[in-house]
Amino acid sequence: MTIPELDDVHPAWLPPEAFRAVGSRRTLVAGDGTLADTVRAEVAHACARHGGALDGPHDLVITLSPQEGLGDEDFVLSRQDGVTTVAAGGQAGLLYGFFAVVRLGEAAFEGERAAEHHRPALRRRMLDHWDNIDVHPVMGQVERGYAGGSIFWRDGVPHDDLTRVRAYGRLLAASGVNAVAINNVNVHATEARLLTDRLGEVAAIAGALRPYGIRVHLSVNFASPIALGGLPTADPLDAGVREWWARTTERVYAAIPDFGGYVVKADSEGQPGPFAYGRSHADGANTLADALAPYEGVVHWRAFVYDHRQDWRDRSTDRARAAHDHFAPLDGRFRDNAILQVKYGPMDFQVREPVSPVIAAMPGTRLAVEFQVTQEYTGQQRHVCYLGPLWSEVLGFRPWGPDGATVAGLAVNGGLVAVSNVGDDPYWTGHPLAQANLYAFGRLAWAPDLDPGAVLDEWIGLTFAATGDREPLRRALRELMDGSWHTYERYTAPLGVGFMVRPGHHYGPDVDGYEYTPWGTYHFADRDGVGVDRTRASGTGFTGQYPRPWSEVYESLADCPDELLLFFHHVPYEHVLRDGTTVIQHIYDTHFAGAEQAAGLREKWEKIDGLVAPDLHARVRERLDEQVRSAEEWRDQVNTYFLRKSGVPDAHGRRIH
Ligand code: BDP
Repeated sequence: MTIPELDDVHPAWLPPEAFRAVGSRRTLVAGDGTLADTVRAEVAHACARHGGALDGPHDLVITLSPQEGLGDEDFVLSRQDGVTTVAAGGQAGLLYGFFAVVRLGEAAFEGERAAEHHRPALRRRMLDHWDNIDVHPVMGQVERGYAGGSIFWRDGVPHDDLTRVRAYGRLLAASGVNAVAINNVNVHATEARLLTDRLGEVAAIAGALRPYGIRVHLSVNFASPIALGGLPTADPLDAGVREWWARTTERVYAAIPDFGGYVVKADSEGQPGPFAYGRSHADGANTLADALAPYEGVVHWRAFVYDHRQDWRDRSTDRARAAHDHFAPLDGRFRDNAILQVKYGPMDFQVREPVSPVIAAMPGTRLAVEFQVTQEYTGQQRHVCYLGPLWSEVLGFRPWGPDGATVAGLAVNGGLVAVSNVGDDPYWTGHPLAQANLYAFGRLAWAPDLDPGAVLDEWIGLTFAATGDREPLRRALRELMDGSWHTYERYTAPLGVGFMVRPGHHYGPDVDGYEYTPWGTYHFADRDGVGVDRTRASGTGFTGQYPRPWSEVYESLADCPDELLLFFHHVPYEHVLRDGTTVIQHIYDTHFAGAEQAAGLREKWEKIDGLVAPDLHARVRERLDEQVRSAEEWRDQVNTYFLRKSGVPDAHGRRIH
C-alpha cells in the first residue's frame, strides 16, 4: 500500500495540509499488523511532506496498549510532558486515534491533556452503495447516484486501477466508517453473481479497503439458490436451500476471511423474498444468518417492506404502517447475527418524517438505522442540503419521552447505515459541498451526540486546510450550509407531507405526481384541506404504532408538532398553526421564503470567490444556479396548486399565478 498515489485523487477532507501538525513532528508508531502498517505509512508520508520524522525523541506516540475495557477500535488520547499519546485497544484504535490527532491539528500538541477515552457509540458504521456493474436502462449505473458512475465498476467490469477505492477507504476511515456494502440492494442478474463466479471482484475490492479497517458486505438476491444454484426453490426452510447458502458462504469466506456479511432487500419493490413460500422474514433472515454465523458474519435484513401495488382509494393500507405491521410481531425471532435495517422514517427518506416506530418496537432484535447520504429526495446533489442536523435529530429522538432511550442508543448493537453519495465524479459527490454529508455521517455514527454544526466546522477546517485565514471561509460556509436542510424543506413539500416529487427520477416538483398511483405516497389535497389522517380515531391508526408519549402527541391535533402536521392529520386550509398563521398561508410563506433563501445561498457563495479553488468555486456556482431555478419552480408549482385547490389568496398579495 502506498499513500502518495492517493494524492492524485481529489483529497476531499484529507488534503496534504490537513496533516501538517502531525507531519511536522517526530512520531513513534508501535504495533504490528495491517492497520499499524497503514498508520506508519500515513505518518511517514506526512513527515516526508512536512519535515517530521519517525525516529528520535517523540512528540507523538501512537501505540497499541490492549487493556481491560478498551475495545479494538478504542483509544485513549492524552498529553503529558510535551508528548501526545494515542494508546489503542487494538489495531483499529491506532487508525482512529491517528485520524483524531489529524483532526485536532496543532491543538493536539498544546498544553496538557487529561486522558480521554474515545470509543465508537455504534459498533457497525456502514455505507451502502447502490452500484450496479452494468448500466441499468432506467437507473443508470448507480441507482439514485448523482456523482457519475461507480467507483468499483465501469463498462461491466471492475476498474483495473483501484486507487480511487483505496482513497475512498482512507476518507471513510478518517470519518469513522468501518463497513461498506458494495452493490445495489436491488440485485440484478449480473450483480447477483458477485456471490459466486464473480467473487474475485469482491475480494479485490475488499483488498483495497482492508488497509483502512473497512469490511466489505454484499447485497444478495434472495432467490439466488434458484438463479445461481439451479435449485427448484429458494424456500428458506428447505434443507437444500439452507445447505446452498452454507456452502456458498463458506466459499465467500475462503476468498475473503474478513468478509462482513450480506444485505438483503426482500419482498420489496419487486425483489424476491420469503413470502413466496409462505415464510416469514425471520425465517428468511435466519437462514442467511445461520450460513454466516460460523464466520461471525452478519446479515442486514431490510425492513423496507411494503405493497407498492396498492389501491390509492383504499385508505386502510397505509404505507407508513407497513414495516411495523410486518416486523414488530417478529421481535425476538431473529438470530443474534441478523440485523434488522430500518429506514429512519416510516416512508422513504423524505426531507421530514417522524422517526420510524419500528425502532422502538423491537427490543429483542438487533437494529440498524438507515439514512440516505445520497440526496435522492433532498436535491440530488444539485442543491446544497447539509443533512447533519436531520440525522442528529433522528439519533437524539427518544421514543419513550425525555427519560427513555435515544434512537442512537437503540441502534448500539446493530449500527448506523447510509446509502453512499459517491461516484467516479472528480469531486466524489457531484456537488463538492455534498462531501460534508458523507463526512458528517461517519462522525455522527461514531459519536451521535456531536453537534452537527461543530462537525461542519471540522469538515471545513480539514477540507480547506490550505486556506491561510480560514475564519472568513468558515463563517461563510457555516452560514450557507448549516441551515440548508431547513431551506430545502421550506420550498419543497410542506409540513411533513412528503412526496411531491416527479415520479421515477424524483427530482423537482410534481404535486400530484404520485397521488393516483399505487405507491402509497399520498397527500389527499382537495378543495377543503390537505394531509393524511393517520390517527386511531378516524384514520389509518398509524399513531398507535408509537409508544407513549408520542402515540398521544401525534394523535392529538393540538399537540402534534407543526412540522409533521400533514404527516399525521388531514386538516382544513384554515387550520391555525402555533405561530398563528393558517396552513395555507404557511405554505405560501415558506415557499416564498425558501426560494428567497436559495437565492441568498448563491449570493453568499459569490462572496467566497477567491477563498477556495477556482474550479471548485465554479462547480458550486453552477449547481447553485440550478438550485435557485429549481426552488422557484417548486415555489410556483406548490403555491399555484394550493391556490387553485383552496381558492384562498395570499394574505400578502404576492403574485402566485
Ligand atoms: C427508494 C429508492 C429506490 C430504492 C429504495 C430502497 O427510490 O431506488 O431501491 O428506496 O431503499 O427510496 O430499496
